[in-house]
Amino acid sequence: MKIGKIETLLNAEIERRGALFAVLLDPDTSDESALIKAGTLAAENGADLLLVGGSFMGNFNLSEQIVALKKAVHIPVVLFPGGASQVVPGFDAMLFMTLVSGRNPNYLIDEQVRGGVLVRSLKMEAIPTAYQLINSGKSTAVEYISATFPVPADKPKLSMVHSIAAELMGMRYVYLEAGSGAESPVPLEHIMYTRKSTDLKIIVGGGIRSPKTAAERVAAGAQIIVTGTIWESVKDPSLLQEFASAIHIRN
Ligand code: 1GP
Repeated sequence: MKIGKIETLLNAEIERRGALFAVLLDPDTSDESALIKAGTLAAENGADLLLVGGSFMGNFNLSEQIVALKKAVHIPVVLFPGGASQVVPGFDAMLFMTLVSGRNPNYLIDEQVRGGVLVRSLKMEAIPTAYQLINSGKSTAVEYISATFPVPADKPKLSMVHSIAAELMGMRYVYLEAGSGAESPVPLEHIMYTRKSTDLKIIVGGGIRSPKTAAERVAAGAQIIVTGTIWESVKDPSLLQEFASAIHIRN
């Protein structure tokens, strides 16, 4: 599958800046103005892209909200779906994900078959992405919902072999995920092993609460850092800017 416009842009920006700063917005909101406010605040203070998605969703207005959000910001708005039911019009692109660290066929092929046909009929750009859950100390929502075991935190070679398989299967991005609100972020070794053994673009998220934690992950090889939970309680433009400058190793 050809590389689309948004993936080309992200790859070029990764090349230019070293790594990118992504802010994850909760899609499950009835408050459109809160979604737009959070997205605008992030975009104006250094975020390079917005991700929207979660493990589950009961929001029938997401599509309209995304159209409104896109009018307000000039950075890519990318769907990060928890399943096929979240594929709705309006996004610039989506992470077309396979939960490769698990052994649940529902997240290895079923959701992809259901969602794929929607993606094609919407002509939505899809970025083929391997999704790996890494154990973060306590059980996370995505672990519970997906009914899969995460990769043990002290077994970085295990995530590496999944990344290698994903690359050989044609995926271009890998998302190393500790889980939303994770106690501990993805350990550095997991990032380093995937960096050493593949050319996949590496997204890292889950439990990243400080610019220092983000910078360490960039130094280990992460190319997109995702933060979500922290912005539910902190609405501080200067902290967003600190994250952005810790992540952008080149200007
Ligand atoms: C969750 O990786 C993302 O899927 C972001 O995690 O909410 O812990 O920042 P946080």
